[in-house]
Amino acid sequence: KNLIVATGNPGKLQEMQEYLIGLNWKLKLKPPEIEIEETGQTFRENAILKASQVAKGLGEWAIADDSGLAVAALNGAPGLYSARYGATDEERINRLLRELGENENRKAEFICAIAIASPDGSIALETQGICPGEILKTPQGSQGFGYDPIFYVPQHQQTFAQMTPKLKRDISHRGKAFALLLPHLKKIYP
Ligand code: ITT
Repeated sequence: KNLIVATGNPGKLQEMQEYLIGLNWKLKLKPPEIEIEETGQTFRENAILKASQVAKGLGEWAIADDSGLAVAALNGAPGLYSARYGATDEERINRLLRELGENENRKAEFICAIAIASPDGSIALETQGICPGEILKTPQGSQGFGYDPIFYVPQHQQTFAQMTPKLKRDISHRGKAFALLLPHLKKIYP
């Protein structure tokens, strides 16, 4: 069976494909002309919106990820607007660092909601994962994507961008969401 990976973000796509490797699903990319407006009020709603519209539009199973970084001292910003916080990863990081300034509360968490929709657009599976961490004052590391260079995980004394891709996949918000999801996905199509 085909499974459309409904994302336009290359960093995310890479990670999602890694989690799905080894399953019997045949992974397909979302055609770039299908764009979905993220009008939801939560990560969950946006993940459902993306999976459902892509699945229905193509008549295939689809998986979508809606994620973001919530910074405590910024009342949860950039949150749902993580992708729209600037035009490039560098601009997004610089804006966040500027807004956080010298604030001593550096606590943050990455959140990832995943939804899988069946070909008629109905939601078959949904899950969420959260990874707590801290925002550094200067970027460190060059792996990964997005806000990875400023997201520090105290337990591993590294930013997401300093970790091996495997370690990030194991401990990240996306990793936790996929760990919950994969057993159910295997049940739908072993
Ligand atoms: P799609 O909607 O097409 O999947 P997007 O980039 O617009 O791509 P989101 O709306 O879910 O996706 O935005 C998530 C943003 O949060 C993403 O652009 C990154 O800036 C950030 N983000 C999410 N997961 C991340 C991770 O693992 N590492 C770094 N940044 C991440």
